[in-house]
Amino acid sequence: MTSRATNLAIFAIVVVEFASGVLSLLVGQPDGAWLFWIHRIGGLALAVLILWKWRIVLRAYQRHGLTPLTALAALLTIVFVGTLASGILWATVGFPGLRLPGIGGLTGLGVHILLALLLIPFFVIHAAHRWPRLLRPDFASRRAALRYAGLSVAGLALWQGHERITRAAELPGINRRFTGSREEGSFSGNGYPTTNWFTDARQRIDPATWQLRIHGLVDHELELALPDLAAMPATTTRAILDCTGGWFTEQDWRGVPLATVLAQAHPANDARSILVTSATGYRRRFPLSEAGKLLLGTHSSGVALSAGHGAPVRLIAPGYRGFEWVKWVVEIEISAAPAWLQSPLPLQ
Ligand SMILES: Nc1nc2c(c(=O)[nH]1)N[C@H]1C(S)=C(S)[C@@H](COP(=O)(O)O)O[C@H]1N2
Ligand SMILES: [Mo]
Repeated sequence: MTSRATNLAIFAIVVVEFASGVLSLLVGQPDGAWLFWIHRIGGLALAVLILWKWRIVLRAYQRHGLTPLTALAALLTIVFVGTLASGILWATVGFPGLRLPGIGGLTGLGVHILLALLLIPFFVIHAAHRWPRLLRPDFASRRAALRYAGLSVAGLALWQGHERITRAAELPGINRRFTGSREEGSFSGNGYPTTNWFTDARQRIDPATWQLRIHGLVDHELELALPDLAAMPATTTRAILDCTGGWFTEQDWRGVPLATVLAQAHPANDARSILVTSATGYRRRFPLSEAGKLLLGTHSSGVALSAGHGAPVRLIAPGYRGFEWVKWVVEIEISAAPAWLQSPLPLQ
């Protein structure tokens, strides 16, 4: 492979890796598993490309020596290799996490995501500086097609080989869901990690003064206290909370279906979405049609939720990633806005 072909392939695959990595954070159902497959195949194809890239890097040093740009490239190399290595180690041995001031505990997957984010500025500057004039044969030729097919097959073979070896050797990496998350404290009540989105902080709410306000496009606005909610028929649902930080837990969640509460509030005909807001202002929007599936949860596997897990009431959102499971719920707004009208990942 020529230097030019190697560099362009690395660029293209890194873009695919960023896109599939970010999009994968939104996938909570197995029918989206293919996005994770692409991410794994692409990552291992990048590992293969190192076989060609290291010669290019070495030649650049011999020619230019240490300049600001080669120093930047050296940093890029370190972060790039770290990102790749942390992803592979997470899948193999569940690479130990880190505790960072200001960020808190990170799993190996958290380290992988953090390094990937750190990579962005280096990658953009490096690619902009070295950007070649693109020619048609670079991407639309038999050779290019063969090159990308070969890289895909190599990535696929390495991925499958890796899976088989980790399974045969019973390495800790096998204990992962299709999302890459590892199981923690299933059916243990409150015995699974408490996590907050990096923008939010833990709350402790007095259950005696807690109130839930239901308003917006409804015929009857409601103000519910805890005994009001407790008087409504609750159901229990077995579901997985899967945090994008790299762990998941399965519990029998108990709560009142949102549909039951909304039946008392009577949403208007043009109502389309439900905005669920926490005492902290953290909020997520859902389609109104999901109201039967979403629970105002109070218990996990027979135990009342702890403060860290969102007491007195958190949202149970089966099939959605963890960041949608709003804790410390105090407000529900029914609105005509479509459910997709929100940042795909929380910003508040
Ligand atoms: N109000 C609020 N709800 C929240 C969060 C948050 O930061 N604030 N974090 C979310 C994330 S990222 C996850 S994974 C789950 C974690 O729930 P747990 O702490 O009970 O494990 O809560 C979600 N609900
Ligand atoms: Mo999370």
